[in-house]
Amino acid sequence: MEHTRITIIDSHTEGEPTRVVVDGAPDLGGGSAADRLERLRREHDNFRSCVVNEPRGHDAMVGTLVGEPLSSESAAQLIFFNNVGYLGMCVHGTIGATVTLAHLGRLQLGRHRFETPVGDVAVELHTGGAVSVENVRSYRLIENVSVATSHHGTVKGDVAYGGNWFFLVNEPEQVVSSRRLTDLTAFAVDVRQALRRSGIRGDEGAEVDHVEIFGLPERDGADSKNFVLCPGNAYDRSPCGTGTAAKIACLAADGKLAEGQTWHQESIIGSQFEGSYRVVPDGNGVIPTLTGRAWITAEATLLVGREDPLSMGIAS
Ligand code: PYC
Repeated sequence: MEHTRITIIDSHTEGEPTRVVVDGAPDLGGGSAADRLERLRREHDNFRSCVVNEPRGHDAMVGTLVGEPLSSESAAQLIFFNNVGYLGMCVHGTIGATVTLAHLGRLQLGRHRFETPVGDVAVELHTGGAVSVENVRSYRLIENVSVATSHHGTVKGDVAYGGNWFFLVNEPEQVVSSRRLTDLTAFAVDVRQALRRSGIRGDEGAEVDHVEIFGLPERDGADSKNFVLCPGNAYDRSPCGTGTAAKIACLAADGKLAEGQTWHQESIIGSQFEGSYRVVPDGNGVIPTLTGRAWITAEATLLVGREDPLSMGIAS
């Protein structure tokens, strides 16, 4: 049987999986990461599904394409995708891609720049394997707005941007525990549907497609524990870097976290990102830096059989 081959390296960043495509991606031509993402979406969406969806992947898998950068000062372009579509930015995926490129001998310790569809980010690969990501500008757009959900009454929260759009739940308080994954998922899906119905959106009409819930930390030294619902209904096993960036933007706007102070965000599985921020000179938002660790879990070749009726994956 004839197969198309796609070479991948899998890793997890604080529990959340990243699958970097090393070889076998479609030719997306030149241009910015945003241009090339649009070409992938328009012309090769089945490639996305083939790489991350079952039977080769699963709902929590985030895929990453590494491409030629526009600027000679950047190490690469990164394009992120999941079980249902594309992400503007992905911090855990950037950490996973950094560790993967280092594993391949393509990146050394120190500071590097990546181009993403929503702007450039800088990474620092530290001795010992931790990676810090200086993210895109992050900010709160709407403070403490109420939405009427179908099954959980009125829910209040902030709409904020950290490279993706988040609704950060303020009320009602939830017990954030891995024993409550089913209930937390149902609550967050209900909230996201209510946001859609109410027409609450991010800038330029962007869908608020991630919902973030906070509770008491269990880990020593952590400031908060979160549950993050991703667009395709998987929950983030890591504390979600862009979600932590959105949280930090809200804390900064509320005067609850000073510039340079460290925020320790525990994830639903007990892993952690550390984050801090610097203010943007024009005062509009903050530049958060998030630090976490990734581990390589597999080097593999995906085989895509020409006669396999599910060769392009099972759509989520
Ligand atoms: O770490 O930014 C992140 C992320 C976004 C979606 C899943 N992880």
